[in-house]
Amino acid sequence: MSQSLIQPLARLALSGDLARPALLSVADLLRWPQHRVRATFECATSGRRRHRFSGPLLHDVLADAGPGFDPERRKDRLRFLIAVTGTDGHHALLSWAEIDPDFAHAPVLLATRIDDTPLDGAGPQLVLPQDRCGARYISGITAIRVDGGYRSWS
Ligand SMILES: Nc1nc2c(c(=O)[nH]1)N[C@H]1C(S)=C(S)[C@@H](COP(=O)(O)O)O[C@H]1N2
Ligand SMILES: [Mo]
Repeated sequence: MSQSLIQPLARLALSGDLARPALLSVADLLRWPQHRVRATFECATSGRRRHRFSGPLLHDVLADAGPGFDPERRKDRLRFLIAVTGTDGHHALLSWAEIDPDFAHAPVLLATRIDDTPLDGAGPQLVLPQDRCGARYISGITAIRVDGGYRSWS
């Protein structure tokens, strides 16, 4: 019996300032163009790790969910945060500008596969080839929240 028949399918909730919030399985993430990357990162406790990942660009998936900014106004995007949470509560932030092609354009993936293992049961994993440390490679992602409500304190 294949693993997908005995393991429940993981789901990822996209929420926040989005016109089209969504609940996505790893199979749904195969609808976007899949990118492949070999990534190396360092873990403070287990040392250097190297993996092969494939999956859609986080930017492609979030852009299709309709983030609440005017796409013609680049400055409007700079206050948007992206909060990513894993099954175990591990939680980290990206800025929209980090993955936006008009700004840092980091090739961040929502991996559907790690090495030769599909992530249908475990849930997608964040892949940030620009990060030296592995701490933001969040596995088992259950929620991604886009938040455009950030304002300056001054
Ligand atoms: N959900 C979740 N993802 C996580 C972590 C975690 O504690 N929870 N730890 C991170 C850290 S600190 C590292 S170094 C990498 C380790 O990935 P590896 O087990 O594939 O080497 O996973 C990251 N992803
Ligand atoms: Mo780590």
